[in-house]
Amino acid sequence: MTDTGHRLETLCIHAGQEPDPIHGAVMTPIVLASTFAQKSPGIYDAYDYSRAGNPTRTALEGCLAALEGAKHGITFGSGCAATTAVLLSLKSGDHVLCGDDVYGGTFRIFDKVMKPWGLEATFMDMSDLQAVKAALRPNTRLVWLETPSNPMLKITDIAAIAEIAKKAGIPLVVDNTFATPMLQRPLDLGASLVVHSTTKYLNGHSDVIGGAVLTSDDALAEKLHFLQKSVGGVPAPFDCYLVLRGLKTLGVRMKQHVASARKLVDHLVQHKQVARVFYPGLTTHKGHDVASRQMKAPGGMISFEVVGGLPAAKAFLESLKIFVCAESLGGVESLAEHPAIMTHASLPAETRRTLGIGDGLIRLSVGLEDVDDLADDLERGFSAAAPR
Ligand code: P1T
Repeated sequence: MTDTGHRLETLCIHAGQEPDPIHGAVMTPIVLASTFAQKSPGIYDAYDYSRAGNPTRTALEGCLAALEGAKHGITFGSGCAATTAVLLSLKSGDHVLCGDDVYGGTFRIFDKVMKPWGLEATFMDMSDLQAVKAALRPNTRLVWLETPSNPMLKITDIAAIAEIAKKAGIPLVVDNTFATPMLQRPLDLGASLVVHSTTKYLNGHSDVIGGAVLTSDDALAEKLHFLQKSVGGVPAPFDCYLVLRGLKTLGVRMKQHVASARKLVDHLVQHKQVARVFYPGLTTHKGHDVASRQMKAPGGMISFEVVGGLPAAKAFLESLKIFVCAESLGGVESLAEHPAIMTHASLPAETRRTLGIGDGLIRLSVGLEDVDDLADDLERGFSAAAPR
C-alpha cells in the first residue's frame, strides 16, 4: 500500500492520469505542441514550452513518481541522459563512489564524459561495508549503485549503504532498472534518488529509449528540473505516451518474467554445459539473503557461463530461434547477449576479468513467450555449443 492508499498494480494503470478534461478521453492525450499560448507575456497556466514541461510528460512523471514512492519525477530522453543529468548536478573536483558492476554505458559516462570535466569516481564492490566507509573522501558527493547489477546480478544492501551515505551527508542513487518498483523500492530503503532506463521493463515493448529520475528531496528535484530544462535531454511526448501505456501492464509482466526466469534457472543449474549461473533467487548466490530482504522477487534477468568459452558462446547465440541476440532487456520478447563483446565492451578488459565478465558469459532477458519454448530454444543453443 502506498501513500495514496493504492497498491502498485493500481498505480501502474492510474497514477498521474485523469480522464482528459476537454473530451473525457480515458487515455492520456499525446500533446505534440512545442509551445503554448500565453494570455499576456509571461502569464500562462502550466506550460510555456515543451522542453520545460509538457502535459503528456507530466502524466508519465506522476506515474513513475507514484510507483517509486517519490514526490518528484523528472524524465529524460534515455537512461544515459538521466544518469548524466544526475552527475551534472555535481561540480568539477567532486568525487563519486560507484558500484563496480554497472551498465557499460554508465561506466563510459563516468570515464569518458565526466572524468575529463574533473569529476572523479571510485568503482568498488559495495558488499564490503567497511571498505565503502573507508573509500569515502572529504570531497565524495554521491554514492551510486545498481542492484541487481548489470550484468553479474550482484546484490548490494541498499539500506546499509543508505545509512553510510546519510552519515556522510551525501545522497545515494540507486539505478533500479533491473528490479523495477514492482520488485524493489530504493527510496523506502533510504536512497535519495532512483534512476531508471525506462527503455527496459517500464516501457516493456522495446520501442522507446527513455530515462527517469525519481526523488522526494525537493532541493535535488529542483536541480534536476533545472538541468532537464537547461540541458534539454527531454523525452518526446509520443515516447512518454508509449511508456505510460507500457506501464499499465508492468505488474502482470513482472510476475511472468520472474516465474519464467525461475524455471529457466532450474534448467540451467543442472545443465552439464553450464559452468555457473548468476541469479539472486539461487540460495547459492552471494547476495541471496539481502535480495530476499529487499526484493519481492529476484527478477527476470539471468547471466550464466557456457562451457567452451567464446566459440561456444558465439555458437549458442547464433543458433537461438526465439531469444534474439541483441542488447537491451526488459521487453516482452526474450533477448540474449554477450556482455564482453556487446553491452560491456566499454569496460577495460582487466576490469571485465576482475568482475567475471568472461568470454563464456551470456546474459538472458527472459521474455513472456511460453517458457517451455524458451527452454527448448536454450537447448538448441547448447546443442550448437556442444564440444565436438
Ligand atoms: O539505454 P538507455 O535507456 O540510455 O539506458 C542506459 C542504462 C542505464 N542503466 C542500466 C542498468 C541499463 O541496463 C542501461 C542500458 N542497458 C542496456 C542497453 C543493456 O543491454 O544492458
